[in-house]
Amino acid sequence: MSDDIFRDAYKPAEYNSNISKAKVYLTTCAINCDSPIVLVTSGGTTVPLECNTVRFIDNFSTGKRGSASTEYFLRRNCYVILLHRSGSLRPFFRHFDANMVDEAFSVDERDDLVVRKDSELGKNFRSIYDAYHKFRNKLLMIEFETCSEYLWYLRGIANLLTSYKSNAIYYMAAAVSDYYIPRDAMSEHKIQSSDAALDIKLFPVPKMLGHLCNTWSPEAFSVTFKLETDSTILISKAERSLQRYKQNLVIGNTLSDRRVRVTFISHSKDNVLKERLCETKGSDKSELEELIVDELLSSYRLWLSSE
Ligand code: 9Z3
Repeated sequence: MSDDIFRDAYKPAEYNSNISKAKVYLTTCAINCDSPIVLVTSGGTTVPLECNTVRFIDNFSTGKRGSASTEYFLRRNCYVILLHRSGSLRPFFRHFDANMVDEAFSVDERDDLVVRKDSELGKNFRSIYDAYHKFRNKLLMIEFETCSEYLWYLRGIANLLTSYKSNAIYYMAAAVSDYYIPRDAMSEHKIQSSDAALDIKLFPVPKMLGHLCNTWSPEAFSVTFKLETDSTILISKAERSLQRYKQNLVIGNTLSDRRVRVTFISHSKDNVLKERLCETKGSDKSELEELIVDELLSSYRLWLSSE
């Protein structure tokens, strides 16, 4: 079962060209660099109910964690491959919304569209635009839609990153489905409606974290996120994940307060469980992702120096 998801039937249509882009990106931009190369995963995965997909199961993830973190990794001098759900929030562009059209721009006497320097939104737009241009060559974005596409790309990129050894960081913020429908059990065409209840059987998605941390890219620094809705089980579930997959760090969060607080959970060298709360303070304007990235990079440097 565990390799079924890597049957050709599930391979993303753009797989070969995207993996080639990743190769070129790594050889032209990031080769021989001293800065870390971070694979950030972001957004939710869909689970199609039909081969010719009309309906699918989805989840809540917006891609904010992954896209905001990407900006801070870039600002801290890292290279980033962002593996993200199509249509989820994207770094830099996430700041733009419809309000900007009226408040940030105006038309000058030559009929050119110009940024309004007298508006806060105009100034914001300009600084985001400048940051995007400054960092965009250090960023490669690859899109997925379904859970199987996500896993194909994860394995393909890990294959490339493995030679970067401890210079590679995995930052797994995507909300990956735990269940899917194998190709053989999926309806070929749109499921026809009827008056009867619809029974759908979902199968567990093969766990790939063990492969990632222990086989595909064993020398990298691996950070996974653990999401729960019941805060009383968060730490024990994170600890179980650490024992099972041996990643370097688990960042735990609960659905309701995931924008303001996370907990860093790891094992010390002598296997003692360590927990550190990371949260934004009420009046503090910084985004939680900035705090997460800074805390993570200092754990990473400590780990590197003890290697
Ligand atoms: C997370 O826990 C992320 O922090 C969120 C971010 C998905 C909550 P948004 O995209 O939300 O900013 O709206 N990601 C990992 C969730 C997950 O599926 N983890 C697996 C689990 O909990 C382990 S890899 O079992």
